[in-house]
Amino acid sequence: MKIIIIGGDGFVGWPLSLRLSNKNYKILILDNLSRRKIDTELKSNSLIQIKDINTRLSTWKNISGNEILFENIDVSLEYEKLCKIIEEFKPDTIIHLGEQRSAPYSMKNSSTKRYTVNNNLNATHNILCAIVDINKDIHLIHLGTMGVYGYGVVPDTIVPEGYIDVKIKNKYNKEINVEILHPTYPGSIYHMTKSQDAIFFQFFCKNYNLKITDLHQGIIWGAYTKETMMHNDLLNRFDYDSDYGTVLNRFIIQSANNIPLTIYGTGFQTRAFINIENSMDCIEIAIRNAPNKGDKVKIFNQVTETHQLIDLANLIKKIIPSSTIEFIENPRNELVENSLEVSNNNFLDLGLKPIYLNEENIIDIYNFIRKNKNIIDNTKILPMSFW
Ligand code: USQ
Repeated sequence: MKIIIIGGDGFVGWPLSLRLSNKNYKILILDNLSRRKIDTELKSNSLIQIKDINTRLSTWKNISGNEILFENIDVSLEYEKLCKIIEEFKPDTIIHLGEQRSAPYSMKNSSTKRYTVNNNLNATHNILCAIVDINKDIHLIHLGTMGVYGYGVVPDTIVPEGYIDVKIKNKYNKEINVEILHPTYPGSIYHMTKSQDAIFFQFFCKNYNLKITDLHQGIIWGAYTKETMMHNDLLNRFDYDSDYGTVLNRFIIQSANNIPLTIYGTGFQTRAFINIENSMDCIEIAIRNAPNKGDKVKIFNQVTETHQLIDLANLIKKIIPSSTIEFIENPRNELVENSLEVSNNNFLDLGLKPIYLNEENIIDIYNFIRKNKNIIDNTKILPMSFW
């Protein structure tokens, strides 16, 4: 099976490319290396030094015998080139990870807002148009986010997988049952683009009978996968700065550097989480379970558990007793406290084996990143984006 991975040089895309290539899928990465350029723009760095894309690819070929192809292209801007590539490669599946994925970055200023909207929405729309123009049988898998649902917006409910049943009164005052997309409550421009993506998918699916899977993923934790550990040249990036670092990975690196764990606000926010290996497992499952033509968009919640942030910080403190906690005025406009329960039955029913957060896993990440702790730039820890 041939797969195009758009955004295959990024935090999810790179380990995914390795995983799928290792399973003998023929992989073509499309990427404009924008994540590396944003590092330069923000003067930030990944805690794990990553190799340039050509070194990554040649090392992978040497050790696995499998070739991953690569094209440097901005799919949000270069439509003709995108079409030519798809026509020539003839993929069965396109996995779309080619979006600016940081909420804080998307909220910095009007320039980063506009970049996020232009990049994310045009990328998604261009890919959909190309599939319509070239081959409507291509299965499109998109990495969305839990943030489209808001977090526990309707108390005491379990967030369903994409759709809800509502009753609408018709003009004769009779209630009609209707299934609709779950309303969106995005908390940042970034999350708003993913909400808009869902509407693109609904429209293109209905109008052109495309086969589309949208994965609403929670916050990833973890530093490596089996494949990225096969050689130093294959290591994945590990972000710790306040724009791109995500909460649990940040807490662990803060602990390793004797920096207080930065809880924003009360710490009573609850979020959904998934381990990075499980993220790969889910996407593999989605590849094998494409919707049929004419089906509605398949929506999976790509999460395995939910946690309150304060509990995560306390867990780390329990495991690494030298850790300290600092409550910082919340730089984000978000609920002070929320509960969150999420359905993930679609993936469980298809065989996902969840990797849950536990002491052993945290110590494992801690030991892995500790070796690099000296390169951390302490000026990148506190929030740099406010809304
Ligand atoms: N937070 C802290 N301290 C920190 C960093 C964050 O308390 O040092 C809090 C934030 O205020 C927020 C929560 O932790 O309440 C999560 O923040 P985050 O930066 O870990 O995650 P978020 O901005 O929501 O975005 C990340 C990824 C994004 C993905 C999303 C999944 O960057 O690409 O879509 O997680 S989800 O959050 O489920 O929508």
